[in-house]
Amino acid sequence: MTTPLNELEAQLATLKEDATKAIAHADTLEQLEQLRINYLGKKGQLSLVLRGMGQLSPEDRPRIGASANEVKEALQENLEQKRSSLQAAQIQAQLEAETIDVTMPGVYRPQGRLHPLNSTIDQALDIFVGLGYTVATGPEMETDYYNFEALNTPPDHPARDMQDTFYLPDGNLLRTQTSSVQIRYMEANDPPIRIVSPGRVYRRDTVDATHSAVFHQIELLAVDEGLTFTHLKGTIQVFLQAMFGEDLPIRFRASYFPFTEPSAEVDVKWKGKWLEVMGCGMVDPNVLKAVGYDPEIYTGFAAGMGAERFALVLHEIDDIRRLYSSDLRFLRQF
Ligand code: 2NM
Repeated sequence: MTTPLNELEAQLATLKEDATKAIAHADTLEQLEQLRINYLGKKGQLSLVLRGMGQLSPEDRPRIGASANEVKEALQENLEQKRSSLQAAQIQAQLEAETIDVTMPGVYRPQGRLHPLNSTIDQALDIFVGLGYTVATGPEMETDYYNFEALNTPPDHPARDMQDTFYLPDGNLLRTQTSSVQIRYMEANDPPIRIVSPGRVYRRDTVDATHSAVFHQIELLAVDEGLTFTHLKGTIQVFLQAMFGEDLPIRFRASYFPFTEPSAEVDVKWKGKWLEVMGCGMVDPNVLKAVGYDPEIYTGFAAGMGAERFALVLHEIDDIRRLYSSDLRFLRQF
């Protein structure tokens, strides 16, 4: 005959068996958690069975209580074991999915490099910075004042000719030299001055292998008390030998620029031939006056060179237009 005690014992045994099977068959951690709630949760099946304890005699209650605890502990143990094995399987699957084949070829990343014109300019600037010069830059669109007038270039000078300069409709112009930057710098700073000004300049030249309407200059300016032509020659010699090589023969030829007096052109002997590489001179007192310096106290020297010229010579390039063509077959050589 079935007593309430037997009945409850049987229910507990069935519950334990069902739950054990279900736990064994769980495939995911989510399913497992659902089973825990179903069987062991507050409103779960075990709680449901225990509600039947009310029908038991007081002496039977502890027996069922003990059995229920045993079932609960056994199921908790099962759940815990299953949880760790599912977790291990999940981690294993993730590791396998994320495996990196270190023997696979890498993705090709094309590497850029400096344009030969830029590396030439950088090389020149590095030398001057090493000599204590500061790099100064300024606008490419200029006024007549900064490009010509402050540089002692009279209105009837050929450089001011419409044929040579790009004038803009508003009366401004595209700078023909970076000296305009140096005027601006001198206006804003007191001596002593040591600056080097690289930048793009514009001239209405006919384009050929050695000329371009847009090119780059590097200009040098030093202003101080007691600067002489000897300081200029020494500075230029140190620069050119750093650029071209230690035993480079150099010569200075008398020349003329509106903004320097005296003025000179500088040649270097390169592969057996004399090659003109820059112009230079002592800054004309009128230029110093224009920026408010007293030429009785200060003297200055200046020099200007075409960056393309240096790039062509140093890299043995035969045509200036190659520097502007963006032809990768050409550029990859440098
Ligand atoms: C040159 C040649 C000679 C020059 C002059 C100045 C300034 F601003 F001080 F007057 N800057 N650069 C200069 C002098 C430029 O280029 C061939």
